[in-house]
Amino acid sequence: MWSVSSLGVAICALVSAEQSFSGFPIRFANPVLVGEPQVLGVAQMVPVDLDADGAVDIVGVGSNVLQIYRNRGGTLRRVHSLTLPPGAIPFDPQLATADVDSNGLVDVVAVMGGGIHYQLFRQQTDGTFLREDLGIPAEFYFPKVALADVNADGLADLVTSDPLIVHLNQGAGEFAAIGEPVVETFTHFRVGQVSGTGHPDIVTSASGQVLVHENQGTGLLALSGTHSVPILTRTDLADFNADGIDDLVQTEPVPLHHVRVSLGDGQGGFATSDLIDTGIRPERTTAGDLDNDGWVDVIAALGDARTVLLSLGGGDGTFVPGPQLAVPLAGPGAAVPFIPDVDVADMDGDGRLDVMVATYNQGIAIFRNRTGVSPRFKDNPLQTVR
Ligand SMILES: [Ca+2]
Ligand SMILES: [Ca+2]
Ligand SMILES: [Ca+2]
Ligand SMILES: [Ca+2]
Repeated sequence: MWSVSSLGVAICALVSAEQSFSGFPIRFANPVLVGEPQVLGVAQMVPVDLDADGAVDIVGVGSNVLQIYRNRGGTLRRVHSLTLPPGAIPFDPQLATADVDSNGLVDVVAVMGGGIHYQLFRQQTDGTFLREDLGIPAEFYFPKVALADVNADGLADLVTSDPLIVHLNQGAGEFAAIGEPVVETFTHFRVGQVSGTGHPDIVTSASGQVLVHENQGTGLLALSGTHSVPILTRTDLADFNADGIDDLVQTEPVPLHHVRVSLGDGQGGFATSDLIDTGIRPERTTAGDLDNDGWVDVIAALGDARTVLLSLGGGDGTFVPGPQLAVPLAGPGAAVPFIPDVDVADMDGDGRLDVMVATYNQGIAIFRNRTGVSPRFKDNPLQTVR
């Protein structure tokens, strides 16, 4: 059933064609656009099932706006848009999601709005969100945040910077800092399993190096490894060879134009296994098994904000760089490329990971994964209402 939308005609036209690639096993429908095309729109997004109904929703954050898109039967609808006074707005808003108060509803922590503090948005039973300023100042250009259970008590804890500090969840989404702050210059961090201890560790990255802060099991950190990298990179973690240890995937911008993949050895060390040539500046990466062959693939949003490079993993840390999805940008402001965000999730529940791109000023483009589906087979596309 088509959604009632002024976009209806445009959506019909878009989904009539696919983006398929000669010699490549993966295929995607032309995307649908979700959200208002606007300046200062969504700069980062997280696909997450907010209300445990089995359908993946989207949380988006811009410089001073938080947007919630609910997925109802494959239709994404923006149900919540919370705008803070702009004031000083961070260059690179960050967000993380988890149920911090154990009420079965996913909450959101974001760095946005005037004052550059970490904001907790607690999801209420009616699906709205209540904002609470956590009073933790954030670094202006590259604020960072993660939510992860660092001490195995079943509660999502908070990691912030700069400096790097772990805040333990006291049980109801109240947080208390532990340990000595890690004073170190870095531009990004990620939480993952890199030391093989079974506890989530923290990996920081800066120009020239990646540092591993091993979690002692209590959330207290100890520096356990360093890995040299050529230039400023943005780091993500994923397990590309299925050994239970997270590996690095990093963007290397001008002048290298690489996505670098390095396999973790479980001791805090990494060895480069592949360099994916992206041609133009890679901005953001994510990872997921696009073709359901059991090996995690790499998805990179490129700096022109118009293309997404898909590279299929071979299970050994090497990749076959492949097709580029074309992001539809049109209308006023479309010619101004901005750092896009990219993520994957099965938005329509067909068992295939779909790709989504936050284009910043043109809303979120969702590419439905059609890999393995006969082109003759017609079924309803993912539909949207603004
Ligand atoms: Ca909650
Ligand atoms: Ca691995
Ligand atoms: Ca794969
Ligand atoms: Ca899907």
